[in-house]
Amino acid sequence: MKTVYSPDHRLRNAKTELTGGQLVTPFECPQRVDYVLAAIAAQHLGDIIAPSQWPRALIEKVHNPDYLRFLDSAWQLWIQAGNQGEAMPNIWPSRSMPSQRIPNHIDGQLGHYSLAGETSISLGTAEAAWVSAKVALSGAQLISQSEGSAFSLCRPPGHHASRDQFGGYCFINNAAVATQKLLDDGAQKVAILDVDFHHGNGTQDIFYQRDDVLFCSIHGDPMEAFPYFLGFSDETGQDQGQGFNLNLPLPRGTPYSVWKNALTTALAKISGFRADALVISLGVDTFENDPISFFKLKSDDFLDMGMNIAKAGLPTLFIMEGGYAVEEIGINTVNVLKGFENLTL
Ligand code: Q9C
Ligand code: ZN
Repeated sequence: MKTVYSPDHRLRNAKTELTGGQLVTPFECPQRVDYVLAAIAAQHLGDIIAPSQWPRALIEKVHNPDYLRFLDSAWQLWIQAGNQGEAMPNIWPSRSMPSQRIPNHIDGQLGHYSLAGETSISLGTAEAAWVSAKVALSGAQLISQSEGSAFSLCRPPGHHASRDQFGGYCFINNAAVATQKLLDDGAQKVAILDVDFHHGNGTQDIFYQRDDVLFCSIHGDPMEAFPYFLGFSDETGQDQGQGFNLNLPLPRGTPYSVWKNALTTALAKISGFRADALVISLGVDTFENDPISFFKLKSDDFLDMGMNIAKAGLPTLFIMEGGYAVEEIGINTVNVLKGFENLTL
Protein backbone atom coordinates (compact mmCIF):
# COMPACT_ATOMS: atom_id res chain seq x y z
CA MET A 1 0.00 0.00 0.00
CA LYS A 2 1.28 3.47 -0.88
CA THR A 3 1.63 6.13 1.80
CA VAL A 4 1.26 9.84 1.11
CA TYR A 5 3.46 11.91 3.42
CA SER A 6 5.00 15.38 3.71
CA PRO A 7 7.73 16.45 6.15
CA ASP A 8 5.92 19.81 6.36
CA HIS A 9 3.70 18.38 9.11
CA ARG A 10 6.55 19.63 11.35
CA LEU A 11 5.33 23.19 10.78
CA ARG A 12 2.75 22.23 13.43
CA ASN A 13 4.97 22.21 16.49
CA ALA A 14 2.94 23.87 19.22
CA LYS A 15 4.52 24.15 22.63
CA THR A 16 1.34 24.30 24.70
CA GLU A 17 -1.84 22.34 25.28
CA LEU A 18 -4.19 23.24 28.12
CA THR A 19 -4.85 20.12 30.18
CA GLY A 20 -5.60 19.63 33.85
CA GLY A 21 -5.21 23.36 34.48
CA GLN A 22 -1.66 23.30 33.14
CA LEU A 23 0.06 24.11 29.88
CA VAL A 24 1.82 20.92 28.79
CA THR A 25 3.70 19.82 25.68
CA PRO A 26 0.93 18.75 23.28
CA PHE A 27 0.08 15.05 23.05
CA GLU A 28 -0.35 15.64 19.32
CA CYS A 29 3.37 16.09 18.53
CA PRO A 30 5.65 15.77 15.45
CA GLN A 31 7.39 12.63 16.80
CA ARG A 32 4.15 10.70 16.26
CA VAL A 33 4.80 10.68 12.53
CA ASP A 34 8.45 9.67 12.94
CA TYR A 35 7.32 6.44 14.60
CA VAL A 36 4.73 5.73 11.91
CA LEU A 37 7.30 6.29 9.14
CA ALA A 38 9.79 4.00 10.90
CA ALA A 39 7.19 1.23 11.15
CA ILE A 40 6.21 1.64 7.47
CA ALA A 41 9.86 1.09 6.52
CA ALA A 42 10.44 -1.76 8.99
CA GLN A 43 7.29 -3.60 7.89
CA HIS A 44 7.86 -2.89 4.15
CA LEU A 45 4.38 -1.44 3.73
CA GLY A 46 5.24 0.17 0.36
CA ASP A 47 6.30 3.39 -1.35
CA ILE A 48 6.11 6.75 0.37
CA ILE A 49 5.09 9.55 -2.00
CA ALA A 50 4.76 13.32 -1.69
CA PRO A 51 1.39 15.08 -1.96
CA SER A 52 0.51 17.21 -5.01
CA GLN A 53 -0.67 20.81 -4.94
CA TRP A 54 -4.47 21.18 -4.91
CA PRO A 55 -6.80 24.14 -5.33
CA ARG A 56 -8.15 25.79 -2.20
CA ALA A 57 -11.64 25.37 -3.71
CA LEU A 58 -11.53 21.64 -2.89
CA ILE A 59 -11.14 22.39 0.82
CA GLU A 60 -13.83 25.09 0.60
CA LYS A 61 -16.32 22.33 -0.31
CA VAL A 62 -16.29 21.19 3.33
CA HIS A 63 -15.08 24.32 5.16
CA ASN A 64 -16.39 27.87 5.16
CA PRO A 65 -14.10 30.34 3.35
CA ASP A 66 -14.24 32.79 6.29
CA TYR A 67 -13.06 30.04 8.67
CA LEU A 68 -10.13 29.24 6.39
CA ARG A 69 -9.22 32.93 6.23
CA PHE A 70 -9.37 33.02 10.03
CA LEU A 71 -6.97 30.04 10.23
CA ASP A 72 -4.56 31.78 7.85
CA SER A 73 -4.60 35.03 9.82
CA ALA A 74 -5.00 33.90 13.45
CA TRP A 75 -1.32 33.72 14.40
CA GLN A 76 -0.50 37.14 12.95
CA LEU A 77 -3.53 38.76 14.64
CA TRP A 78 -2.60 37.10 17.93
CA ILE A 79 0.96 38.45 17.81
CA GLN A 80 -0.19 41.91 16.67
CA ALA A 81 -2.45 42.00 19.75
CA GLY A 82 0.73 41.80 21.86
CA ASN A 83 0.43 38.23 23.13
CA GLN A 84 3.50 36.26 24.22
CA GLY A 85 2.29 32.65 24.30
CA GLU A 86 0.35 30.60 21.75
CA ALA A 87 -3.17 31.50 20.60
CA MET A 88 -5.90 29.85 22.66
CA PRO A 89 -9.62 30.55 22.96
CA ASN A 90 -11.03 31.39 26.36
CA ILE A 91 -14.52 32.72 25.65
CA TRP A 92 -17.28 31.34 23.43
CA PRO A 93 -20.73 32.30 22.10
CA SER A 94 -22.37 29.94 24.61
CA ARG A 95 -26.01 29.09 25.54
CA SER A 96 -26.63 32.32 27.42
CA MET A 97 -25.08 34.60 24.78
CA PRO A 98 -25.50 32.78 21.47
CA SER A 99 -24.20 35.56 19.19
CA GLN A 100 -23.68 34.88 15.48
CA ARG A 101 -21.55 38.01 15.06
CA ILE A 102 -17.87 37.51 14.32
CA PRO A 103 -15.88 39.83 16.62
CA ASN A 104 -13.04 41.98 15.31
CA HIS A 105 -10.76 41.13 18.23
CA ILE A 106 -8.69 37.97 17.91
CA ASP A 107 -9.90 36.74 21.33
CA GLY A 108 -13.49 36.87 20.08
CA GLN A 109 -12.59 35.28 16.75
CA LEU A 110 -10.84 32.40 18.54
CA GLY A 111 -14.06 31.77 20.47
CA HIS A 112 -16.24 31.97 17.37
CA TYR A 113 -14.08 29.59 15.38
CA SER A 114 -13.30 26.95 18.04
CA LEU A 115 -15.23 24.10 19.68
CA ALA A 116 -12.73 23.29 22.42
CA GLY A 117 -10.03 25.10 24.36
CA GLU A 118 -7.09 22.71 24.61
CA THR A 119 -5.66 23.28 21.14
CA SER A 120 -3.40 26.30 20.63
CA ILE A 121 -2.60 27.90 17.31
CA SER A 122 1.13 28.49 16.85
CA LEU A 123 3.37 29.81 14.06
CA GLY A 124 3.06 27.36 11.14
CA THR A 125 -0.10 25.65 12.34
CA ALA A 126 -2.24 26.82 9.42
CA GLU A 127 0.46 25.90 6.90
CA ALA A 128 0.74 22.39 8.34
CA ALA A 129 -3.05 21.97 8.32
CA TRP A 130 -3.15 22.87 4.62
CA VAL A 131 -0.40 20.34 3.84
CA SER A 132 -2.27 17.69 5.84
CA ALA A 133 -5.36 18.31 3.68
CA LYS A 134 -3.22 17.95 0.55
CA VAL A 135 -1.94 14.60 1.86
CA ALA A 136 -5.59 13.53 2.19
CA LEU A 137 -6.47 14.77 -1.33
CA SER A 138 -3.52 12.93 -2.89
CA GLY A 139 -4.57 9.75 -1.08
CA ALA A 140 -8.09 10.15 -2.47
CA GLN A 141 -6.62 10.63 -5.95
CA LEU A 142 -4.82 7.27 -5.66
CA ILE A 143 -8.13 5.58 -4.82
CA SER A 144 -9.88 7.38 -7.72
CA GLN A 145 -7.09 6.10 -9.99
CA SER A 146 -8.03 2.54 -9.00
CA GLU A 147 -5.49 1.82 -6.28
CA GLY A 148 -7.32 -0.64 -4.04
CA SER A 149 -6.01 1.10 -0.93
CA ALA A 150 -3.83 3.99 0.21
CA PHE A 151 -2.64 5.57 3.44
CA SER A 152 -2.69 9.34 3.94
CA LEU A 153 -0.29 10.01 6.82
CA CYS A 154 -2.05 13.22 7.79
CA ARG A 155 -0.83 15.45 10.60
CA PRO A 156 -2.35 17.48 12.18
CA PRO A 157 -5.42 15.22 12.41
CA GLY A 158 -8.84 16.37 11.23
CA HIS A 159 -11.95 14.55 12.44
CA HIS A 160 -12.90 17.02 15.20
CA ALA A 161 -12.78 20.03 12.85
CA SER A 162 -16.22 21.13 11.63
CA ARG A 163 -17.06 23.41 8.70
CA ASP A 164 -16.02 26.45 10.72
CA GLN A 165 -14.45 25.34 14.01
CA PHE A 166 -11.10 23.94 15.15
CA GLY A 167 -10.46 21.91 18.32
CA GLY A 168 -9.39 18.53 19.60
CA TYR A 169 -5.99 18.98 17.84
CA CYS A 170 -7.81 19.37 14.46
CA PHE A 171 -8.03 22.31 12.02
CA ILE A 172 -9.01 21.00 8.57
CA ASN A 173 -11.13 17.85 8.34
CA ASN A 174 -8.91 15.66 6.18
CA ALA A 175 -11.36 12.73 6.04
CA ALA A 176 -14.17 15.05 4.90
CA VAL A 177 -11.93 16.69 2.30
CA ALA A 178 -10.92 13.25 0.94
CA THR A 179 -14.50 11.96 0.97
CA GLN A 180 -15.73 14.95 -1.03
CA LYS A 181 -12.87 14.44 -3.51
CA LEU A 182 -13.85 10.78 -4.04
CA LEU A 183 -17.42 11.93 -4.77
CA ASP A 184 -16.18 14.65 -7.16
CA ASP A 185 -14.07 12.02 -8.95
CA GLY A 186 -17.13 9.89 -9.66
CA ALA A 187 -18.00 7.84 -6.58
CA GLN A 188 -21.77 7.88 -6.07
CA LYS A 189 -21.59 6.97 -2.39
CA VAL A 190 -18.76 6.98 0.16
CA ALA A 191 -18.80 5.38 3.61
CA ILE A 192 -16.65 6.76 6.42
CA LEU A 193 -15.69 4.50 9.30
CA ASP A 194 -14.11 6.40 12.19
CA VAL A 195 -12.18 4.05 14.50
CA ASP A 196 -10.36 6.78 16.45
CA PHE A 197 -11.06 6.56 20.19
CA HIS A 198 -12.85 9.92 20.05
CA HIS A 199 -16.11 10.58 18.24
CA GLY A 200 -15.53 12.27 14.87
CA ASN A 201 -17.88 15.16 15.63
CA GLY A 202 -16.62 17.35 12.79
CA THR A 203 -17.04 14.68 10.15
CA GLN A 204 -20.50 13.76 11.44
CA ASP A 205 -21.61 17.39 11.42
CA ILE A 206 -20.30 18.09 7.92
CA PHE A 207 -22.26 15.19 6.37
CA TYR A 208 -25.22 14.99 8.77
CA GLN A 209 -27.84 16.09 6.24
CA ARG A 210 -26.49 14.06 3.32
CA ASP A 211 -27.42 10.64 1.96
CA ASP A 212 -24.37 10.22 -0.31
CA VAL A 213 -22.05 9.83 2.71
CA LEU A 214 -22.60 7.28 5.48
CA PHE A 215 -20.74 8.15 8.69
CA CYS A 216 -20.09 5.38 11.24
CA SER A 217 -18.06 5.90 14.41
CA ILE A 218 -16.93 3.63 17.26
CA HIS A 219 -15.74 5.68 20.23
CA GLY A 220 -15.61 6.34 23.95
CA ASP A 221 -19.06 7.20 25.32
CA PRO A 222 -19.36 11.02 25.10
CA MET A 223 -20.91 11.03 28.58
CA GLU A 224 -17.35 10.20 29.71
CA ALA A 225 -15.06 11.26 26.88
CA PHE A 226 -14.17 14.15 24.56
CA PRO A 227 -15.98 15.69 22.65
CA TYR A 228 -18.75 15.21 25.28
CA PHE A 229 -21.50 16.97 23.30
CA LEU A 230 -21.82 14.81 20.18
CA GLY A 231 -21.50 11.10 19.36
CA PHE A 232 -24.59 9.63 21.03
CA SER A 233 -26.38 6.62 19.58
CA ASP A 234 -29.61 8.56 18.96
CA GLU A 235 -27.87 10.80 16.39
CA THR A 236 -28.94 9.07 13.18
CA GLY A 237 -28.89 11.90 10.62
CA GLN A 238 -31.23 14.70 9.58
CA ASP A 239 -33.47 15.48 6.58
CA GLN A 240 -32.04 13.69 3.50
CA GLY A 241 -29.33 12.32 5.79
CA GLN A 242 -31.77 10.52 8.10
CA GLY A 243 -30.46 6.99 8.59
CA PHE A 244 -26.98 7.77 7.25
CA ASN A 245 -25.22 8.29 10.59
CA LEU A 246 -24.32 5.50 13.03
CA ASN A 247 -22.72 6.11 16.43
CA LEU A 248 -21.48 3.20 18.53
CA PRO A 249 -20.33 4.61 21.90
CA LEU A 250 -18.57 2.17 24.24
CA PRO A 251 -17.72 2.32 27.95
CA ARG A 252 -14.44 2.72 29.85
CA GLY A 253 -12.22 -0.36 29.74
CA THR A 254 -13.67 -1.82 26.51
CA PRO A 255 -11.45 -4.71 25.29
CA TYR A 256 -11.08 -5.70 21.63
CA SER A 257 -13.49 -8.64 22.03
CA VAL A 258 -16.28 -6.09 22.65
CA TRP A 259 -14.95 -3.39 20.31
CA LYS A 260 -14.95 -5.99 17.51
CA ASN A 261 -18.72 -6.52 17.89
CA ALA A 262 -19.22 -2.80 17.26
CA LEU A 263 -16.97 -3.11 14.19
CA THR A 264 -19.17 -5.96 12.92
CA THR A 265 -22.26 -3.77 13.41
CA ALA A 266 -20.64 -0.85 11.56
CA LEU A 267 -19.45 -3.06 8.69
CA ALA A 268 -22.96 -4.53 8.30
CA LYS A 269 -24.36 -0.98 8.02
CA ILE A 270 -21.67 -0.11 5.46
CA SER A 271 -22.43 -3.26 3.45
CA GLY A 272 -26.12 -2.31 3.26
CA PHE A 273 -25.19 1.21 2.08
CA ARG A 274 -23.44 -0.21 -1.02
CA ALA A 275 -20.68 2.39 -1.07
CA ASP A 276 -18.22 2.83 -3.92
CA ALA A 277 -15.36 3.62 -1.54
CA LEU A 278 -14.50 3.52 2.14
CA VAL A 279 -12.61 6.17 4.12
CA ILE A 280 -11.17 5.08 7.46
CA SER A 281 -10.48 7.76 10.06
CA LEU A 282 -7.61 5.78 11.55
CA GLY A 283 -6.85 6.76 15.11
CA VAL A 284 -5.00 4.25 17.25
CA ASP A 285 -5.77 5.96 20.55
CA THR A 286 -7.95 2.90 21.32
CA PHE A 287 -4.64 1.30 22.41
CA GLU A 288 -4.51 0.06 26.02
CA ASN A 289 -1.62 2.38 26.95
CA ASP A 290 -2.90 5.54 25.27
CA PRO A 291 -2.36 8.39 27.76
CA ILE A 292 -5.67 10.22 27.11
CA SER A 293 -8.11 7.39 26.27
CA PHE A 294 -9.78 4.44 27.98
CA PHE A 295 -10.14 1.43 25.68
CA LYS A 296 -7.96 -1.67 26.05
CA LEU A 297 -6.89 -2.70 22.54
CA LYS A 298 -3.55 -4.53 22.26
CA SER A 299 -1.06 -4.15 19.40
CA ASP A 300 -2.06 -7.48 17.77
CA ASP A 301 -5.73 -6.46 17.85
CA PHE A 302 -4.97 -3.81 15.22
CA LEU A 303 -4.00 -6.59 12.76
CA ASP A 304 -7.42 -8.18 13.22
CA MET A 305 -9.07 -4.76 12.84
CA GLY A 306 -7.39 -4.30 9.45
CA MET A 307 -8.38 -7.80 8.30
CA ASN A 308 -12.00 -7.17 9.16
CA ILE A 309 -12.02 -3.78 7.42
CA ALA A 310 -10.70 -5.53 4.29
CA LYS A 311 -13.69 -7.87 4.35
CA ALA A 312 -15.85 -4.91 3.26
CA GLY A 313 -14.23 -5.47 -0.14
CA LEU A 314 -14.11 -1.75 -0.96
CA PRO A 315 -11.42 0.62 -2.26
CA THR A 316 -10.19 1.97 1.05
CA LEU A 317 -8.42 5.19 1.99
CA PHE A 318 -6.87 5.27 5.46
CA ILE A 319 -6.51 8.75 6.97
CA MET A 320 -4.30 9.18 10.06
CA GLU A 321 -6.13 10.70 13.03
CA GLY A 322 -5.14 10.26 16.73
CA GLY A 323 -2.89 7.99 18.78
CA TYR A 324 -0.74 9.35 21.60
CA ALA A 325 1.20 6.36 22.96
CA VAL A 326 3.98 7.72 20.78
CA GLU A 327 6.37 4.76 20.85
CA GLU A 328 3.62 2.31 19.87
CA ILE A 329 1.75 4.48 17.36
CA GLY A 330 3.90 3.14 14.49
CA ILE A 331 3.37 -0.55 15.05
CA ASN A 332 -0.31 -0.11 15.91
CA THR A 333 -1.03 1.95 12.79
CA VAL A 334 0.94 -0.27 10.42
CA ASN A 335 -0.68 -3.36 11.96
CA VAL A 336 -4.07 -2.12 10.72
CA LEU A 337 -2.66 -1.53 7.23
CA LYS A 338 -0.80 -4.88 7.18
CA GLY A 339 -3.86 -6.72 8.46
CA PHE A 340 -5.87 -5.12 5.65
CA GLU A 341 -3.30 -6.14 3.04
CA ASN A 342 -2.88 -9.68 4.27
CA LEU A 343 -6.53 -10.33 3.57
CA THR A 344 -6.52 -8.41 0.27
CA LEU A 345 -3.39 -9.94 -1.29
N1 Q9C B 1 -6.24 15.72 29.00
C1 Q9C B 1 -7.77 13.30 18.39
O1 Q9C B 1 -7.56 12.17 18.78
N2 Q9C B 1 -8.86 16.34 24.97
N3 Q9C B 1 -8.07 14.31 19.20
C2 Q9C B 1 -7.66 15.87 25.57
C3 Q9C B 1 -6.31 15.49 27.58
C4 Q9C B 1 -8.83 16.46 23.55
C5 Q9C B 1 -8.20 14.12 20.63
C6 Q9C B 1 -7.67 15.90 27.05
C7 Q9C B 1 -8.68 15.16 22.82
C8 Q9C B 1 -8.62 15.36 21.33
C9 Q9C B 1 -7.64 13.62 16.93
ZN1 ZN C 1 -8.71 10.55 19.11
